[in-house]
Order: sequence, then C-alpha cells, then structure tokens
Amino acid sequence: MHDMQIEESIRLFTEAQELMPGGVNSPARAFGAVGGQPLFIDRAEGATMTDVDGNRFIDYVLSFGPMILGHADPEVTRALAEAAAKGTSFGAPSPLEVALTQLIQAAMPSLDLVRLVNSGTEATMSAIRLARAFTGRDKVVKFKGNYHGHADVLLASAGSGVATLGLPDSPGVPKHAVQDTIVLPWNDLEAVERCLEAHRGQIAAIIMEPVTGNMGVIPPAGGYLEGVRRATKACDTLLIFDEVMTGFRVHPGGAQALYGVTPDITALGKVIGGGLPVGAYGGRRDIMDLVAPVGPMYQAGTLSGNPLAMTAGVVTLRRLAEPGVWDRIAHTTRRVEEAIGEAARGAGIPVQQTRVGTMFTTFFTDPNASTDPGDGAQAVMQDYESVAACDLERFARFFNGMLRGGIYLPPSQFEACFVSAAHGDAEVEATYRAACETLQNL
Ligand code: KE4
Repeated sequence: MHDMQIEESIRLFTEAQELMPGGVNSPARAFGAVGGQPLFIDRAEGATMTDVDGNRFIDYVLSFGPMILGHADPEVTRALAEAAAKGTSFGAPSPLEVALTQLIQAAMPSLDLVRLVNSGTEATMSAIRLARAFTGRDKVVKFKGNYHGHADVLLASAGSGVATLGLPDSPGVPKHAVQDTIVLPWNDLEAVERCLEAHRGQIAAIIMEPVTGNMGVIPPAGGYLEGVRRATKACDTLLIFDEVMTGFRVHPGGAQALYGVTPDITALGKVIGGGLPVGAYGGRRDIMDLVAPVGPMYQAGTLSGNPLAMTAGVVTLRRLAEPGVWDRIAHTTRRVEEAIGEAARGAGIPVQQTRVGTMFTTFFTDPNASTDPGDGAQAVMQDYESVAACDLERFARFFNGMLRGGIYLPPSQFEACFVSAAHGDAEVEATYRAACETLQNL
C-alpha cells in the first residue's frame, strides 16, 4: 500500500479552512468520521478521480450518486458544450424541460405532473409543503436515519452527514419548525400503525427513503412498504417516497417500480441532473394541481429547469433507458460486492453486505452475531441502531486503507457506495486487490 503524497491538498485545505466552514461546501465531504483531511480533486473521468497531487482513485462516491454514466461522459460533455453555447439560463421555459420531464414520467408513471427544482432538499421541502396544503394537516412523519436534505422541517434525527456528525437535531432549527415532525424507527410497521392511530386525521404525510442510503444501503423489510402504503391510504395520509438517491439507482423506475408500491408524491434529484444541480417533485395530478401557478401552493426557483442541468439529465436518462445499460451497472455492482466479500472472508473480517441495484454498503459488524440472545439469528442491518452499532473505527481503517490502495469510498459508514457504467473488469479486479491488502492489515 503506497503512502500518498498529498502536499497540494494540504496546502489547499489550509487555505480553504480560512474561506469556508471546515474548508468544504458540504459536511459529508469533511472526512470527519474517518480522520485525515479531504483530498482536493483536479479532474474525474469514467470510473476515476485524480486529486491535485496526481493520486488517481477508482471512485465509488460518484458525487454521492449522480454520476451513474461515469465522470466526464463524452456524450454528456459534448451535449453540455453545445447547450452552453446556446445560453445557460433563460428565465423562461425551454424544450429541454419538456424532454427531461417526459423521460422521468416514462420511468415513473406515478408522476402525473412534475415540478423541477435545483436540489433534493428543495424537492423534499416542497413535497412536504404540498402534502400539508393538500390535506390541510400539519403533522409529518419521518424516520430515524433517513436524510431528506436540510430543510428545517426534516432536520430531526437525520441520517447522512448529521448522523455521522452525531447532531440528531441541528442548532438553529427552531422548536416550532419541528414540533409537528414525528420521528419513528424505520422498518417498523407497527410503529407506523400506532402513530397513525394515535394522531388519527392529523398527519399530512409520511416521508421515507424506500431503500435507505443515508445510513448505508438498507432494503425495506418484507411487506414494510406495502404495509405503510395500506396504512396511509386508510387514513388519507399521503405517502412521499424520497427517491433522490434511489431514483434510477435501485431500479430504472426507482424503488416504486422495484417493490410495486406507488407513493402519492415522489422527490427526485442526483441522477436526473447527470451531475448538474437538479431536483424534482411530482405525483398525482389532483395533488400537483395545487402547485402555483395552477394552484395556491407557492414554490419557485430562478434556475429551476435550467438548460445545462436539463441537457445532462436528458443524455443520462436516455442512455440508462438503452437496452442492457442499467443491467450492466447492476451486474458490476454485484461483482464489486462479491470481490469485497471474498476479500473479507479471506482476511477473516466479519462484514454485513447490502446491495440494491447499483448501490451497496459494507457494514463492519459481525453477521453471525445474534440479534436475539440464543437464537443465533443473523444480525440483519435493519435500522439506525444496527448501523450505529457497527465497528466505526474498523470502518475508518478500511476507508483509509482502501484510499491508500487507490479506491475512493464515501468517508462514512452511514453512506452508500455507487457504481457507474464506466466501472468494469479492471475496476473490480483493482478493488479486490486493494480490499485484500487492506483487510489483511486491518
Ligand atoms: P441535496 O439537497 O443534497 O441535492 O439532496 C438532499 C437529499 C435528499 N434526499 C436524499 C435521500 C438524499 O440522499 C439527499 C442527499 N444525499 C447526501 C448523501 N448522503 C448528499 C451528500 C451531501 O450532502 O454532500
């Protein structure tokens, strides 16, 4: 394992810390949970990123999901250059917004109408406002370990960066902003049923990551999504799927296609912008008709639907819709998971692996540890507590060993790994070798 030379990153990080809080523009990049300092990236191409000191990495962060075709995809890059030459923002509608929305609806027919915005946070914040407007109710339910961006109403026991930073309720979020936000354990249908009963007629919506990514990848327990759908329908509470991460990642049609459960509203982001700032929310026409200018629910945005993000999104979604493209990425994802699993077994390191579609996580916990004394049942990663109980120190050593081995993983046990169309045999092999070297010296 070569020791990396990161002098230029060190110099830049020193400068950056005098300019930006923590020297980063998102805490998820801060390496807070793994030690060391963030590396400053100079360029990225295909499955790789190269930092300012010339260190090259196979990338499984992929901008925390968006870069599903790989970095600097030639077709995306060419299309962006052509689009930029035609103007970058009009403050007026463009045909590209129609094209992207058609591609979203083709993949997710439950979105009768779609509103494009500029981030996943905007998408989920607007979805909550819409649900409250439609139902006339104020209470919302979210789940511990689920992260939906940083809107006040949802920044309660969030996952992702907040969980990693151990700040379940962020300072600056006034009590009244979250007084109607109920936080339940995820993957616990009885908890949902009890809550809906206790607050009968008061809950506007339940919002969830249908497959979590912000406490690592955790699929829903069997029947969970169906049960939540049934329970919400029975009391006219809307179901919001936050598919900002799972959209086009767990299935070409998102978790709603994978599990056959249709939400009332869906939030999207990441992949649909192909690496440019984007978000979207959409759903049943009778609900979306409340959104201004058709209805009274106000939401707006200077750069919403801007031509560059639309261009990158259109090229990305069109490519994903080509026969075999998405399946090949999912196949490579399975091979990467198998490679890491084989290396862990070879090193005698207990891990629990999860994978759904093109995203996966390696949890540093003993899969043979019983969840109930005496029954020897496998420890199943099912909720926030099971992730928080992982050996986070061992994860940090794994992260740093893989980094030295040329593999760039998300710097937290509470994040998901992503694979792209640009990852192939060479990347799987290199990942296997780095995992063997790292895990044997863990
Ligand atoms: P953005 O506002 O970051 O575009 O999206 C917020 C969001 C909403 N919903 C889900 C399910 C999400 O995963 C996210 C953002 N994900 C994090 C990664 N865990 C983005 C990384 C970061 O915050 O830097």
